[in-house]
Amino acid sequence: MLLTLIRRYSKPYMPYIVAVVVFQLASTIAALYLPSLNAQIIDEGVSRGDTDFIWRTGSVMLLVAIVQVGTAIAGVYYGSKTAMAVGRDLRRGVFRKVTSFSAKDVNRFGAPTLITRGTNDVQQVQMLVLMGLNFMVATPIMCIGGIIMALREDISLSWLVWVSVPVLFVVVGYLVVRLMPLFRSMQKKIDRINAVLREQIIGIRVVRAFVREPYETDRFGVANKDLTDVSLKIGALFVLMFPAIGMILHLSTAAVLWFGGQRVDSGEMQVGSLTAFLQYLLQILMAVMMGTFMAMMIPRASVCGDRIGEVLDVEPSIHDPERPETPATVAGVVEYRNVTFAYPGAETPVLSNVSFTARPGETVAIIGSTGAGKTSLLALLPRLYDIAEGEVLLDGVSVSNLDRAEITKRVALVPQRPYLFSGTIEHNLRFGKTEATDQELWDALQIAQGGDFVREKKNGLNARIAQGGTNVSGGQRQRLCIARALITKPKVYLFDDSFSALDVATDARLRAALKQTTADATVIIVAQRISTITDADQILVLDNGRIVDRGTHEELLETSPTYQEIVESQLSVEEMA
Ligand code: M5T
Ligand code: MG
Repeated sequence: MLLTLIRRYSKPYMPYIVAVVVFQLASTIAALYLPSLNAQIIDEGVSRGDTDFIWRTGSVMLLVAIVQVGTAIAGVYYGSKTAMAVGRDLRRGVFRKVTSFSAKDVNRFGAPTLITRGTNDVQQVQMLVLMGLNFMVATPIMCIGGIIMALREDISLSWLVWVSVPVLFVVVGYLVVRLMPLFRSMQKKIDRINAVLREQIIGIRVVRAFVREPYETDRFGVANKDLTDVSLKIGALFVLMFPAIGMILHLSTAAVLWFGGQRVDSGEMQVGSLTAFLQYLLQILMAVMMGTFMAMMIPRASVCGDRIGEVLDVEPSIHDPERPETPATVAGVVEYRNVTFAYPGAETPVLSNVSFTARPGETVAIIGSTGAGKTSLLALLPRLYDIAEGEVLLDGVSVSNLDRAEITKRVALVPQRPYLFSGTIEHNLRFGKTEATDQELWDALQIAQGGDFVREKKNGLNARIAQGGTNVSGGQRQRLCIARALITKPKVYLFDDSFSALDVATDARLRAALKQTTADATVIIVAQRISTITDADQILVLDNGRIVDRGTHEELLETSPTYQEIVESQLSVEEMA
């Protein structure tokens, strides 16, 4: 999966990658050439006192060094550019995919892991691409080239290479193998801390209200200690890692000097060759170390690659039809025909055999106990879910045959849980219609009975809204959401319990104002309060996903025991008050 991902996403940057390979090749070869030039200067120039030779070879050496540095910089530059671009594209890919998800698809993963996959996981892959581009070419060439060059300098010291390289490999490899599972578990512990912290911050008021701080502190403490323990173990291994590598490097240096020194003494080897040999050995050991580090990243990145792949491979369960139909009229006629619907994975349907029609100018109200399926019923019109049986028709065309853009043009939903985005009031209101004029915004606010409180804010329309709209009251949030829906001037309004947080007087004023605006539109309204819906053209009484009774307020008062019960329960509450 990781490979497929990297291959697919790095394809557009092929020219960069070629550049990286060329630059790295050049810089590695130059780096391999330098010690041998150095040896020549010492052995042939310095020892013979040939100043000419020293100058000539010295300038060659300077040139090679400049080439080496220049190409190394260029290589890293293009390598980083490529890796960052691949990361950006991958993130964009995940983001685009997730925005195409239906509610069902999001629920399958859960929001937190989708966020991690789009950020942290992508970063791991990006890191591997970066390391890969920077070291993949250089490391093997440095290693093999270094061995060849070292042997050219002195073949009889070669056993030092054969001993020190495997020793370093084994030591670093051992530490890496021990580190791998720790890294994996550290990732999980970080996830855990995030989850606990997130929940506690969001639920801080509830924690306070129930005086659960000690319990929550303990819960965080456990997660924190877990992470600390793992980090300490990792730290302990790292503490070992650098001295161990250092020791191997220094022991190798000492061995080269010791054995090489004897050969220099006996005249079998020249001093320059000795220094060159030493430099080559260090280059080889560095390459081995880098290679092992890179190998360490692969398993981790590969887990991340799989997780990203899972998201990218999802075929969104709701997508636009291949040949969308266009309704002949833009009127806003809504018809549910024998609709049966069950949530994915649920055994029993939440809606069974629901049929009704709502025409422009009409108000259809839905009432029923909590969990009756009112919200689910509304969700089917904007096609948040697909239904199993029956049909939901908009202007005579089944919504599954309509482009979703076509649906949203006609239908505006005010959700039961009013949600606002971080930004300003204006930015939230323009959500459905970016080109709306300020006058349109104020008009909508006026109808939604939100004009006054927005005017009272210091910055008016530019007042800040916190993430989720938590810095305005529940009733204010509801009114802003209603205004947001009004601005799109839809043909069909869906109000899901949208007046629940308003006091009775505001509720009445709002409905009076709405009546004029929505005079020609279709209005479907879910309500708890009977007073909200007494003048509806049709009231559907929903119980356990079935429409048990329907009619006007007066008719239902006569005929529907369920409706009578609801009315009575609310009357007695009002009487008590
Ligand atoms: C009806 C289930 C829920 C309930 C039934 C929204 C939603 C609901 N359900 C799911 O399984 N997944 C979901 O995403 O469906 O729920 P509802 O339609 O939300 O009921 P309601 O709007 O009439 O209730 P309320 O409380 O808003 O008045 O069994 O478990
Ligand atoms: Mg509901």
